[in-house]
Amino acid sequence: MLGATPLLLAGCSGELSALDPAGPRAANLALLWWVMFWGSVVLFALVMVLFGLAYLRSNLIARLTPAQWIVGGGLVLPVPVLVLLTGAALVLGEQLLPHGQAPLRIGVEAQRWNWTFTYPDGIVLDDQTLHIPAGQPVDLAVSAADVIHSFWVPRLGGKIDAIPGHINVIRLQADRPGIYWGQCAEYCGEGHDIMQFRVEAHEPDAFADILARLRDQRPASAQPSPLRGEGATEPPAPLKGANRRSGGGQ
Ligand SMILES: [Cu+2]
Repeated sequence: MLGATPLLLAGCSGELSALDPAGPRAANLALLWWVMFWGSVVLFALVMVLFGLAYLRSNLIARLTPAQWIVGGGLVLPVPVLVLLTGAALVLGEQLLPHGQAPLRIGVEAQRWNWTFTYPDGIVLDDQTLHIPAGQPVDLAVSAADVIHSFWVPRLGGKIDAIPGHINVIRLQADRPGIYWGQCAEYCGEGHDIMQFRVEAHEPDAFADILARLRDQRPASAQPSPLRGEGATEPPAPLKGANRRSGGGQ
């Protein structure tokens, strides 16, 4: 068990790891994951202690009546644990909701097997790259053109369904400039595993410059993004063995 610990912890980092947060919303989710994990560890340990006492026929266990077993095992033990875990989930989950309006709102449309991002002023990018300013919240209005997909940037926030004819809003935030990766998280066909996108977080001034340049280049879908290749990294591991598609879909 202890020997496997380094291997298990190695899975906590990486481009698509929700346990390696790079923003406050992702940090909330990572904290919730650890609260649930350690809550389940504590509950498991308590049950194992009771099991051990019963196995050893301890006097403490032998004195309990069936009614005391039912009340103790069915109420006293699980209720406080479940109340604590549910309370943590409600508080941390509520903080993920997009209260009010973020300074920037970007439209996201999923279509097998690509993502299209629409910025204010009608700038449309379909080169599988989402540009955002670092250090501030951004609202993504997510929809789909064909089937149900799911928009997910594990290191920046939660995931949300992309549903045809319906708009779901999710708020993301990156603490620092950098490149993060997003992935469709709802199986949508044979190209699902390669339905990835980059998120490039920039300093606010640099982001404003990019928007200005994109505005000058419209229609953007006919031209490459000015940042394409800047600080580029390869897509993360889950794409192993699949051919990367850069546009067009279907
Ligand atoms: Cu998919």
